[in-house]
Amino acid sequence: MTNKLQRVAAIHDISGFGKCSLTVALPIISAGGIEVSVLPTAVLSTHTGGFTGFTYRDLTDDMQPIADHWKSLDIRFDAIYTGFLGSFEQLDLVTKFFETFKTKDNLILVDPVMADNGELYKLFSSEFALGMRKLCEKADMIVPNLTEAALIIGESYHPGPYTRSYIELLLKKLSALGPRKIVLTGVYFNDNELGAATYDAVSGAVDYAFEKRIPGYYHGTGDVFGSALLAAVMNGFPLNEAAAIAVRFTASSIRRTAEAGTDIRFGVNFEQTIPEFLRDLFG
Ligand code: PXL
Repeated sequence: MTNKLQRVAAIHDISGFGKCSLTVALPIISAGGIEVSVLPTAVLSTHTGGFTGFTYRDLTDDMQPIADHWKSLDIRFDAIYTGFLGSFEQLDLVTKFFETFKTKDNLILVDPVMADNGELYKLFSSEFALGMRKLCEKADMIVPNLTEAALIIGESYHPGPYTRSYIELLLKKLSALGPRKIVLTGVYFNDNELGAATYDAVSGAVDYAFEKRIPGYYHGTGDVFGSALLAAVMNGFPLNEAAAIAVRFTASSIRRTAEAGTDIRFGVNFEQTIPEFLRDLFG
């Protein structure tokens, strides 16, 4: 028996080399059996993490015409997934996109991509965090890392290891902004394990998913995680199980990349981890 094919609108940049944003979201969500329509916000030669001299073609002027064309065709989405956005104007256009395409039962997932390891990415000002916070207020689900979470609620960043009480306070403050489902990444209570915490404001459940920590900072893992999480949620997994699947997929992709000794800027080997991901999703 086949289920109805669901459709996601993925609103991210496309970085040609380096495996993040749309070059990750498109294959992973499609592998999860879900159709992906892409609204590219910019075209870059590489992502901005660790490369110099990258090209950056801004596509802000194309965003509204693309949305208008989709609306004229009466295209509907079961989920809207946003990631890296390059300007306040893009935040406004995405807010408008939500207003146009929100239905009573589709899912808006915002990954507030802007910072990691206590630092904003080079392209962003601290005011941008306020704009991203406003976008998060309109989401059903958000997937910040700990640095982004601190920026969104206007607190200072603390390096880990963390305590359960700190993580649970963060989850609740994030949810108080509006989203009912929070998935916080980069959580750890000791140096051996790393993973995610989930909070479902409707049930009040807080859960954790961890895997063995692999040393090193690998680029694009937030997008691998967010894409796998969305695919799992759309395949009917409860939030905590979806997060566990996404943590496992991300950790396994990182492990493969570390074993190969690949440059950490080049992204992770999620491609050869897809069979494992599909077994987790479909048995
Ligand atoms: O992975 C997040 C991301 C997406 N897009 C671009 C980036 C980054 C992170 O640095 O630079 C262009």
